[in-house]
Amino acid sequence: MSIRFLTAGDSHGETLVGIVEGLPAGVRLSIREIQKELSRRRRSYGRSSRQIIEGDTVSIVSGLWKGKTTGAPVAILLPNKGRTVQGRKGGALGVVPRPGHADLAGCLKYGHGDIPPISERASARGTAMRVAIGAIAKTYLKQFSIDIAGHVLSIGAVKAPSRSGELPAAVRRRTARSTVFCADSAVSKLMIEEITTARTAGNSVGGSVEVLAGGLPPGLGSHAEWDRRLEGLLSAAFMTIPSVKAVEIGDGIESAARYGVDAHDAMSLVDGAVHRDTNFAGGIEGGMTNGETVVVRAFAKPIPTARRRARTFNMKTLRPAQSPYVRSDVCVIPAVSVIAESVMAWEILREMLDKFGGDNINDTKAALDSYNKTLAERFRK
Ligand code: EPS
Repeated sequence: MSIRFLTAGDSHGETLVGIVEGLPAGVRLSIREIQKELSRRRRSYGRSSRQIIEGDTVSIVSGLWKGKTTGAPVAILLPNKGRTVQGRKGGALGVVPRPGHADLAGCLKYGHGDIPPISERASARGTAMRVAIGAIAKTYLKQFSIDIAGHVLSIGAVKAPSRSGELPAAVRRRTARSTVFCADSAVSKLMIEEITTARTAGNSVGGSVEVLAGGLPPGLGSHAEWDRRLEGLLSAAFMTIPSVKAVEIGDGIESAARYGVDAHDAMSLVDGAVHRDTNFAGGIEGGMTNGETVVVRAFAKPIPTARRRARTFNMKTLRPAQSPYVRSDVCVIPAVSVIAESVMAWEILREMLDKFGGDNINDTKAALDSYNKTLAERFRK
C-alpha cells in the first residue's frame, strides 16, 4: 500500500496528533532527530514569543517495537504548551475575521458564528506535526542515501543566489550558520535587517525558499497518467504550506523566456553514466525524476497578522472593525524552508515506496539495489 498520514489538533488545544500508515518495518526512529527538526522550525530570527513558550516535546505512542518500526501505524503526539490565547474563549478575535486568514471563508462554509473553530485548526501551528512526520520520512530516505536540504532564497526584497548546483549537505552546512537559514552570510545579514525593519513598522514580511533533493534514482513519478506526474504532485504538496502562493520547479520561470534548445539540459555519456552540465529541469523530465537533483522553490506571502491592523468588520455588530492582534511572527520564511524540506521528504518517500515496495525495509533496499545494478549496466559498452 501507499503511505499516508492524517493529522489532528488545534493551535491552542491540548495536543497535535499524527498517524502515519504504511511505513515498512525495521527502521529505527530517533525522538532526538525529530526533536532537532522541530527546533529548527521554531528557532529562527523573526518568530513570535509563542515559539519560546512551545517546547515541542514529541512522543511516539504506537508503531514501534524496541525502537524500530513494526509496520503498524506510527502515532505521534505533540502537546501544545501555549494553550491560552484571548479569543479562543471570545472577544474581538472570536467575531472579527482577519483578512488573509481562513476566518471568513471558514465561518461561511461551516456555518459558525465564532471564528475559533476555524482559526484554531487553520493555524500554522499544524506545521509542527508536518515537520515531525517529515523527520520520520527523512530517516527512511537516509536508508536509500537520499538527502534533502532547504534554504531561504529571499526575504522581502533581499535575494540570495540559487544553490541548485550544490549538494544538499553543503547547503545544510551553510544554512546552519545563519539565524534566517540563508546559505550566503552577507545576504543573511541583509535579511535580518529586512525583518527588523518590518518589525519596527509593525508589519510582517514574506519571501521564498529553495529545497534540493539529491541522490534520487531516475524514474520516480510517471509520464503515464496526468495525476502521477511528479511536478504536479510536488507543486500540490508545496502549495499546502500555509502562506505559500506560488511554486517553481527548476528554472521554470526563467525557462519561459528562453528559446527551445537553450532551455533544456544537454546530455552526454561519461564512462557509461549520463552527464549534464545544467539542471534547468530541476531534476524532473516528463513527470519523472531523471537522476539529477530535484529543485523546488516556494514563494510565501507575508503572514496576515501584524501589529499594523487591517480593515475588516465585526460579524456580530456588522460594523467596520480593525483586525484584532495579540502577538504574531514577523517573518516565517526560515520556518517555511524547514516545513518545505518535510513536504519534499514525504513526497519523495511515497514515490520511493510506490516504486520499490516492501513490507520490511530490507525488501525495499533489495529492490532499489537491483534497479541500480540494472541502470549501472545499461549504457556500458
Ligand atoms: C498562528 C498564530 C500564532 C503563531 C502560530 C500560527 O500563534 P498564537 O496565536 O498563539 O500567537 O505562533 O504558529 C505556531 C504556534 C507555530 O508553532 O508555528 C496562526 O494564526 O496561524
